[in-house]
Amino acid sequence: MSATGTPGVSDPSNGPSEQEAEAGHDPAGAVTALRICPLCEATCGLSVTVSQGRITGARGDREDVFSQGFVCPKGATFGELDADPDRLTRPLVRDANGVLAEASWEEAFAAAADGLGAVLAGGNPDAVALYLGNPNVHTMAGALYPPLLLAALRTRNFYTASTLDQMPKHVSCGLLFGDPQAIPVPDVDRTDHLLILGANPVESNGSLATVPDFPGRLKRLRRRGGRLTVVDPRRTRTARLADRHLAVRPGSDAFLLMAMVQVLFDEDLVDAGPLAGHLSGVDEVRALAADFTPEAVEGACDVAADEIRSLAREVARAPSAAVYGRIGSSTVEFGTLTNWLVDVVNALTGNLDRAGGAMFPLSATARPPRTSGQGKGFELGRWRSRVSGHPEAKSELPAAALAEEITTPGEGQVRALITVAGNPVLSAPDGEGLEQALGRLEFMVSLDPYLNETTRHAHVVLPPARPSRTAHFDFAFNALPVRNQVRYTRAVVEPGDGEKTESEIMARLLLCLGGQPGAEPESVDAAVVERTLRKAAADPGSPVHGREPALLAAELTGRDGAERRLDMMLRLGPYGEGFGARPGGLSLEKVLAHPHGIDLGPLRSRLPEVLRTPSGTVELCPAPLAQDVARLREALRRRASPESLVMVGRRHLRSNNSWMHNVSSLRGGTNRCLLQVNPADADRLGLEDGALARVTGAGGEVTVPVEVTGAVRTGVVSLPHGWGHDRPGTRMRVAAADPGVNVNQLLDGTVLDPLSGTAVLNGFPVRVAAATGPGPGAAAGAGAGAAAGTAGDEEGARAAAVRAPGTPPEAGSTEAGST
Ligand SMILES: Nc1nc2c(c(=O)[nH]1)N[C@H]1C(S)=C(S)[C@@H](COP(=O)(O)OP(=O)(O)OC[C@H]3O[C@@H](n4cnc5c(=O)[nH]c(N)nc54)[C@H](O)[C@@H]3O)O[C@H]1N2
Ligand SMILES: Nc1nc2c(c(=O)[nH]1)N[C@H]1C(S)=C(S)[C@@H](COP(=O)(O)OP(=O)(O)OC[C@H]3O[C@@H](n4cnc5c(=O)[nH]c(N)nc54)[C@H](O)[C@@H]3O)O[C@H]1N2
Ligand code: SF4
Ligand SMILES: [Mo]
Repeated sequence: MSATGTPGVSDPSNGPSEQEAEAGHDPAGAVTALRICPLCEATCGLSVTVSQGRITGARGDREDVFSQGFVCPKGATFGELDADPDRLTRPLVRDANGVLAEASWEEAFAAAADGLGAVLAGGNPDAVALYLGNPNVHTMAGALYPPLLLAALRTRNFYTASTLDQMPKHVSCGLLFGDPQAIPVPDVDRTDHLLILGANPVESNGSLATVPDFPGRLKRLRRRGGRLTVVDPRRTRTARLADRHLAVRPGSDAFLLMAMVQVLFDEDLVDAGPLAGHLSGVDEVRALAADFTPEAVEGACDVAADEIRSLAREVARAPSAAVYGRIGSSTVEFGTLTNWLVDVVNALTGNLDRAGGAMFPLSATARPPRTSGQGKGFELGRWRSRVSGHPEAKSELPAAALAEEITTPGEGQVRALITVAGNPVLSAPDGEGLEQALGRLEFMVSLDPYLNETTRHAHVVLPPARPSRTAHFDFAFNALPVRNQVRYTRAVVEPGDGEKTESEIMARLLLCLGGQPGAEPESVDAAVVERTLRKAAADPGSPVHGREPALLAAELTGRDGAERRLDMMLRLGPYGEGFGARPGGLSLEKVLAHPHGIDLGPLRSRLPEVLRTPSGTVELCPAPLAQDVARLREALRRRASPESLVMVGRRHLRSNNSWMHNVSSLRGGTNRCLLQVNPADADRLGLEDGALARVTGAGGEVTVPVEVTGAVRTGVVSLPHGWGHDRPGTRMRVAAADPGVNVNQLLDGTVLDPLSGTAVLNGFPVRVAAATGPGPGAAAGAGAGAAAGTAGDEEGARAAAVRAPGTPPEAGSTEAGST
């Protein structure tokens, strides 16, 4: 029996016995249900067993059209995570004594309406900031409601984890293709050569590329004779699968790629193929790259000139090739340039938009394709941050600048904050500085299931129902798959009394902001449906052109407002049934009838219709990027001293940013917060395996145990992020028992990729010395000692700026949040 085809299992007030939960076998009466895994971007289909309202087991759904049974350790512990006793089940509201105490939903929404209302009454919408964290893109609600929240707030203080992550990709794609959401993904299943820079999909399961069983697909690539090149300062599990591993100096991929571009032109290897007719700016790129010869860059990136030449030739001569970069190419000094160059190489070698290259997926809820490629284009820096004058990107300001916007007095100062699914105290630079800032807010509300390092500062915490009690549709990741497909799973257990889904909480928060706290949450969805259908009916290109919006709305099916919106988006989407205009097309009903999903075929060439540039071409050499090359050229003259060390991150398969350290079965083994140091550096510094090291950066200091390993190259040390669970007032008991240290405390938040506002989290300088002080337990507290203060009293630069236009969502609007 599947959850999608049947009503959910009802929720009894008592959970299963501990024995049942631990036994792992299906007790009598257990049922199985399907649930798409929300824990990473691979979006695997899970088959879960449910007994007495609890998930008692999870495995890969072999019939899932997309993931075909793949599951990783995180997916397999979905039940344990879902049932975590530390998860909040009721809202928390700060009482008169300043203590966070359980409250009813009515009390919590009333407190939110009062707190936000008081700040908004000051008349400056910028006084309320919104921060969206990573799991926001993994919920259905996260696509449907935050754009409405942003439109209602009309604040310029909009922050997401994107500026700790993939904003450079949005900016480079925005400039190249005219649409920051037009992100090509590597056609892993058909490529002859995959060149990966700064990604470790064997541990991360892939990102900005939705690829269930990425490791298996890499092995199959090698087996069919394809090449895999991995560029990474660490010999990662992905690098170990490769036939070429280049241990690049962190932060220098832009040099390496520039030199590849130089070789392509110099050796006459440029051949854009059918793409040539859609390409402009090629000669300008040739001129920009001319002086970045392999010999000129080899010292800067520590990759021999010969290696760079042969890599460029191989990529150019392969029948097909795809260049793909992620975190290590993004959260770096030249993040936007690097992300741009990834697609420049794809384009110049004819691999952009062709099978086996880098292709644009087409999601079932995308706006229907057009034929022309012309549009308004993408503009950066339409306004600037108040204090440091950072340009906006995609209406966002840098997460690293949130603290100073809270602490710096003046018109537009942030006085209230809404966080959704975010933990910037651990994820963003200088958590201590941010914590001090959060402590000064007049009001803070957090939509989050945990009381953690960030949410402990809130005045109101609104916990969403467990994932098992929530329907799932991947609006964001269905736009990035290695193969087009659509799947939807309903809640496997109905939410119990007193539980609210994330959709309902967000809709109610919106109503609070609109001064109608008592209105029906579904009225929010009904208004979106009405607006979207009215627009569609007026659009001559729409299948519903000329029809009556109210009659169309009446055709929608779905149990709640969120489902009806999904139904509308599916019907209006590129594969949709068009409200009867295209019989056999997609609708909610049809997707529900296929509980293991519907395969929509391999990726297809989509140029020029994905383009929205003013010229209607791929604009290969946009002015902001061309200008930034001057900064790159300048950096080429720098020489690192042989003694210097830089920090890079790493991810562990059984972890996820800052919030999965509370599941005991995912902890331990190699999933630990250790400083990886190369044996040669360890010798030089007198560091021993297992002993403590003191690491110092611009923002502070941490003391952490050392792991001496050849997996990291010389001159580079590595710490995972998301640790540092030693704060009082949190409720993550398993995580707190072995807290680790917060690597981001080494940063002061001032070093950003200038075009995208993305924090430089990889390749930043640190000093490392043997520590003689207290052990790791005590060090965790002492470890963050030397945090620099925030730019509290700096006089703010008041850039006269244009207000963010409130953009109500419609079909295809899936922009909020970070991957
Ligand atoms: N040094 C360093 N720092 C990094 C990175 C790095 O590589 N190195 N990576 C960066 C990246 S890529 C990212 S995306 C950011 C992440 O930055 P954030 O998104 O700010 O941090 P997370 O740790 O993902 O926190 C997720 C929060 O969401 C909550 N949560 C979990 N599930 C749900 C849900 O269903 N609904 C709601 N409402 N909340 C939920 C969790 O309890 C937690 O509070 O970190 C960045 N920070
Ligand atoms: N298990 C697990 N899976 C996850 C997450 C997690 O925390 N744990 N987080 C999820 C999130 S939010 C994201 S965004 C994705 C990230 O997905 P990935 O980007 O695939 O994951 P990372 O492990 O951060 O890989 C970045 C790699 O870049 C390398 N690197 C660092 N600096 C440089 C550099 O300058 N140049 C080059 N070439 N390489 C460099 C690092 O050594 C590291 O191996 O993973 C997602 N999936
Ligand atoms: S790979 Fe990602 S989506 Fe698949 S089971 Fe693991 S965590 Fe879930
Ligand atoms: Mo991320």
